[in-house]
Amino acid sequence: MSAAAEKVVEKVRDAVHGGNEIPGAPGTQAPPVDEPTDAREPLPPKPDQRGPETYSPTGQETGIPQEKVAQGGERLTTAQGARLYDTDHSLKAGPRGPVLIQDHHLREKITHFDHERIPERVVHARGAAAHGVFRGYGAAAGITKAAFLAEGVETPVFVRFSTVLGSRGSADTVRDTRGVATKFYTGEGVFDLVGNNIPVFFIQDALKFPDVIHAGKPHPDREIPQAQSAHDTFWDFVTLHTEATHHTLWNMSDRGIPRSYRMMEGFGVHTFRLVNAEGATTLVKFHWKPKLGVHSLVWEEAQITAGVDPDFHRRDLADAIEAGAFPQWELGVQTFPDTEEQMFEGIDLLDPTKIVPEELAPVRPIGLMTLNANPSNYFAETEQVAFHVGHLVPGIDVTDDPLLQGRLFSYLDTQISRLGGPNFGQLPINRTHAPVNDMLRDGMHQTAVHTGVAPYHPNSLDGGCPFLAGEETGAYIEVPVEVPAARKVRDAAASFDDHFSQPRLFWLSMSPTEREHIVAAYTFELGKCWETAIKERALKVLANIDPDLCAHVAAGLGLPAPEASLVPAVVEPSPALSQLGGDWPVEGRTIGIVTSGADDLDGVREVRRAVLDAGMVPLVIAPAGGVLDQDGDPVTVQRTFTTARSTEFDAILVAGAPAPAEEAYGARDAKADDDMAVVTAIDPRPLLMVTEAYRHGKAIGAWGEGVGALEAAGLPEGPAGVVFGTTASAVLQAVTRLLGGHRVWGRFTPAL
Ligand code: HDD
Repeated sequence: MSAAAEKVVEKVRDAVHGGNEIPGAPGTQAPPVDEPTDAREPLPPKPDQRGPETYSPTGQETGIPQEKVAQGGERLTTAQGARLYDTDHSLKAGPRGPVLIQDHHLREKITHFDHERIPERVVHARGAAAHGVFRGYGAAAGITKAAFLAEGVETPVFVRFSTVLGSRGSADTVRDTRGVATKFYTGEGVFDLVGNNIPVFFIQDALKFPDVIHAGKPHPDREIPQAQSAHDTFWDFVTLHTEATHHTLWNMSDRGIPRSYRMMEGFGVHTFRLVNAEGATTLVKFHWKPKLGVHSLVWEEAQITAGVDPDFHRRDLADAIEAGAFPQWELGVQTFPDTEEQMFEGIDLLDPTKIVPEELAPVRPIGLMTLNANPSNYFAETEQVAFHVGHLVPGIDVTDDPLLQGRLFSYLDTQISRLGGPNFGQLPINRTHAPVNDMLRDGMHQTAVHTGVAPYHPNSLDGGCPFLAGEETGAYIEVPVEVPAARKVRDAAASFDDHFSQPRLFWLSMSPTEREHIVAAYTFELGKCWETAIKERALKVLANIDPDLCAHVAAGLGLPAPEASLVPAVVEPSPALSQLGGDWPVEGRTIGIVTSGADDLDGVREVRRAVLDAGMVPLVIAPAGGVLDQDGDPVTVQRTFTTARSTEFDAILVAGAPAPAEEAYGARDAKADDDMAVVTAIDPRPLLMVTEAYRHGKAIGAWGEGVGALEAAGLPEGPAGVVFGTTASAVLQAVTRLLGGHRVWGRFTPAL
């Protein structure tokens, strides 16, 4: 290196590391000028280094924690604290006169209201969140120095779950990918793990992200369909960019319609690089494994729920937490040696459209997350939380995955328009729990009152503070990986061209029932496309995954099945990808108990108690609301035949169901009455409930009068998962056993 070049390198090194402050860093030299090295006197902490303030910036103690200032006192005031005597009438010239412009309260109230909305997220707009705690097992201590992963360390977390395509007000149960974004408030700074419930992504390069999202969002002319991928532009994109085939196949599988946020896996998707205290590195993929297992809705259930309860997942999460059924996930890692080529068993670790099957690299649990508190305010917390894949802590670093690299730019950028400026990190939900001592100043919505005169480094005026940290003092130091010499190109590695071997692996790993669901999903979504050319192109893509899949979808679309254009890859199925099989905890499951109100109330009480004792949620369904009270021991009714729909329940127990009430249907002519009597002996609403539940593979049980009701519904004992018993508790026991498998899978007879 020439002397001039050496000088430049030295200057850069000094600027980055602040002279010799990284002990042992090669070639570090004393700074060229006489910089202060010790604080003359400790500076007081700046206001943005603490949690929400309890005093006003003038130093006046208010005694009220800042976050509680809104509605914290007894009297209504203006934003400036002046007490108000009326908030319903504008100030007018007489009771019937014109409104006076001097009415500050009117202007302040309306102006604030006019600005209550902020732009929704450009993707993942619809979400629900919860607070919780993460406890490290210490199992990752050998591969990362991240302090929050050490044994027994507890770290507060905030998790936001979301759908990708829909607007803020869209339905929860649409077919879509789900976001799983976790903010760890560690002692070393915030770590955000911003993942999805699907371990691969649509595209391999962030440059295509606006394109895939434009294709998935509603059509720009009519702005329809909302929160759907079943339309031309989506299928046009994913069939022209066949790298999307793998992710799309997961979307069309049951993973696209989760039963609950509590029953989803989460994936960091990209490969990350961990570094331990000795500087040794390991490549990893992060996984969240739900304690309740991974479960899904069936498609008809998802569609009905989108209409009858669009907030289904949001409600489910909040209700479970409020009831004390705290959802839990284990964080796990798949580990791979950090080799130069960054491949594992022939799989490119930098390609975000590829998984590494768990059979090849097992997921090792490294900690447990428990969500135990609902947000107090949706806007302040769930809406304003700002995640960023670049929020990292020492011990965790990124890789050169081109999708991840683009994300590192996007997440910071988007918050500036969404949250109105660069100070979103000061919002209570985004504040780190580590001390902050930055040199960022001013900007929109600055809430810190910085002291000191020298927000630059080095300085000699603010006692030299802030000083830089080094390795020993907890600095975040990027792993100094070698970047091989290369030409600048707009290109990708040849391994990125393999778009079909892993979709085939996924398809072959599915059980027959899951395959049938996939066929039905493709047939539905492509059936919603207008352009035949898009359907035909989609069939060509499916033929390259599997001819059987292609043939079944083609039959459903009424189109000829094309031949595959590629030789099918020889792949080993991964049983870990199937959701079927297994026996899971039933905590938090919802059991509907149907009663006519006149039948075995003792049994209803008994079964209600037993459901609660098993950690599940009993909901009593009766013809009308209120309290059932035949003998002084009341039973509260949570749902009526009008408000209940089968989709809300994981299983249904029937104590009895009455004949239809005359008044429920209004006046009918005699002929209609006769017809009704012939069709059914019981009220058609519980009848619909049990037949629908049956179709959706749910366990159904009955005792006493309920047996007759089920028989009237055409569900005599015998078909899989229909249980009759003499006592309520015996029936519940049998139904609970079935619930452990999520659904009565034997009821489905797949043709595949
Ligand atoms: Fe993204 C939000 C997950 C690729 C750009 N993304 C967002 C959220 C999740 C993900 C869960 C919601 C966070 C929240 O709840 O606030 N995104 C992913 C995953 C990806 C991914 C798992 C691929 C592996 N994203 C991706 C790319 C880009 C973005 C390639 C851009 C180049 N994502 C954004 C964004 C969002 C976002 C525009 C919208 C709101 C936000 O960031 O805060 O910046």
